Amino acid sequence: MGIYNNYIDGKFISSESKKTFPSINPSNEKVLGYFQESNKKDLDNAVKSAWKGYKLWNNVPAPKRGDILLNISKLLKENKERLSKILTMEMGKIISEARGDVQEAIDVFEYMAGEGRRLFGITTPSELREKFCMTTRRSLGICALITPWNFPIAIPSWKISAALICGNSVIFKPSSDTPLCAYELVKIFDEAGIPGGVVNLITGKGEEIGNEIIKNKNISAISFTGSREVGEHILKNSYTHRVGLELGGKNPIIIMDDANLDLALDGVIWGGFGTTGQRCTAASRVIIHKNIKKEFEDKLVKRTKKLRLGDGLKEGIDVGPLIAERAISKVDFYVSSGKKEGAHLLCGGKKINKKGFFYEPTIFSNVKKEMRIAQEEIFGPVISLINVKNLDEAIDICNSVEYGLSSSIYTENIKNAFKAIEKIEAGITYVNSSTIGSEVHLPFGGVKGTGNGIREGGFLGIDEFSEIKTVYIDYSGKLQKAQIDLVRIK
Ligand code: UN1
Repeated sequence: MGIYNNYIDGKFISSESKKTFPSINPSNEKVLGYFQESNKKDLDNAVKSAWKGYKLWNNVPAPKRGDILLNISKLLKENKERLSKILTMEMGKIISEARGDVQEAIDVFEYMAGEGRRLFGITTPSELREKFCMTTRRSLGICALITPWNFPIAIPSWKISAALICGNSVIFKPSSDTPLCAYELVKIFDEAGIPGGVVNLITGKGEEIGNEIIKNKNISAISFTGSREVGEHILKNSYTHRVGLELGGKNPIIIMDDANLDLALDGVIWGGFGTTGQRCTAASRVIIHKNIKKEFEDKLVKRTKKLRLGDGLKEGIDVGPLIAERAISKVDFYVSSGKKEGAHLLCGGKKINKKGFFYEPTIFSNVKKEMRIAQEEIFGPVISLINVKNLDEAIDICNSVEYGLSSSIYTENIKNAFKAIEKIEAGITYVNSSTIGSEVHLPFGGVKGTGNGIREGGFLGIDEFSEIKTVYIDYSGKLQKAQIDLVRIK
């Protein structure tokens, strides 16, 4: 079984701790490899290396940085099938979805490569004559990126591509559930010509290495995607104030009585059970107009019972395993909580008794908005169905949770669609499509407890990793005082 190293200063090296941890295939519980259990010393080395990398990289013209990002995109494309298989083996999502995960990385590196020739600032007129006003972007320094296991290639790529194009260096701390994907990604960076020190990979426990990251005074920015508890801990305790957070979701789909029900059905199955419900954008609440409740529930249960669970590498599988045993316990906890609070279990509700962390796709009906299954993020294959009499009530229910990432409405009525767009408290609203499926050239992020206002991806993605400088150039040759020297028209 292979032992995989950290990547510091352009070299693959082992941890000072001399300890490793395994990464496990959630479909069969077999060990895929052993990874470095890094400690403070490793982080200090990574910071030293990242500082050296920063000095070099920040001096490379942005379009040239873009050339290397484009190389990364090309290499990812060449390695797409190989990486997708590794991703399925390590994270569990079915192979077609794993290909999507890798494709998202290919796309975002290509997009951010182009950003090297934009990185726009603004110019705007001055209130005084012979004075010029503009903004430019500056890099931040060393960015620590702490990334989740559910999109183990795509999410690190959103963050790394944006951090790099802005001229920063990176310390990449991936989830301990998917270190192999991280390692393979970094190997591609190395091959693509990223200079030593610019990207550094350290694997290890969040409680240890993550806590060292947040205390470190040389790290200028932290970007984290993961659970709300950890996000709040980082926000409260980190030395740098520049923290970007993408936390959970409790994403609703509204289905109106004028909706195309078959289309909505596809959207609910995909949003609720795609990636085994392990997406921040998963559709975990389905808010159904009472007139179509019975018809929709029947169709949904019939379709759900046909879903095939299994190893995502095999043909014909619809739903892969959960990430780990702890995820089974969490889903089980919410299933019992739903039953106790009086929701009606329509199907599923059990783990599968075989090797691997498989759980039946589960649906509860007659869910009330205050129940825990309607309020808290489960991150598993559980859908809560809630009935409403009209759109206003549906929107109230959408907004009754602490999260606000994604949302969706199925309706053939344009008035309903626009009302939902206006009133739903969320960073993303889809019309006649599920809660998942963001594209890399558009901003991704949420409101309320989902984060702290940042957006990743797209043209706003670079804001997280750059600082704006405002520049005034006075070429009048005299002292001109803004707000005091009022320019006379004649
Ligand atoms: C996540 O849910 O954690 O829109 C990220 C989507 C993907 C990204 C999801 N493009 O579902």
